[in-house]
Amino acid sequence: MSAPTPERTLVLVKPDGVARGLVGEVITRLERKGLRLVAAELRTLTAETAETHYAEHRERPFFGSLVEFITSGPLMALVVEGPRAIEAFRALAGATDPVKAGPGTIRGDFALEVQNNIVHGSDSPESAAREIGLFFPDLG
Ligand code: IDP
Repeated sequence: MSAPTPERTLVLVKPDGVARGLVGEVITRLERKGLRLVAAELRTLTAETAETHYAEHRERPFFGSLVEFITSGPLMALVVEGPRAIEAFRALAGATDPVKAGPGTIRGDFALEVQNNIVHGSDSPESAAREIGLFFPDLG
């Protein structure tokens, strides 16, 4: 059997997760799953980078609040690799609304509010390529 094709995804431990000391917890969970860290950087986003990252939500009523939240302090940006990494990390993260996210998922275990939901994970190969390019242009 041939080895599965590795895939990359962008994971963010959002400012709420960093402030609550959950960076290690998130990394532990994704590493235990078998995903591998390719890049990591603690940084505070500018409004411009945040607006580009969340451009698909520009017309949503929560957009301004989301940009304010995601720029409110340092976040941990990670590039993570593994077979079906995009789907695998989104399963670890759980549903967008932490109250609906199952127990055992990151959002299900650690959050209550839809905006402040600890982590981001790219939702498609196209988004992953765009987001990795935005955060880590050198990775190409
Ligand atoms: P995802 O992060 O699970 O992919 P998206 O629908 O792409 O979910 O939303 C991006 C982010 O925007 C969410 O993770 C959350 O932080 C925020 N968000 C989504 N829906 C709402 C909402 O109804 N109110 C406030 N914030 C929201």
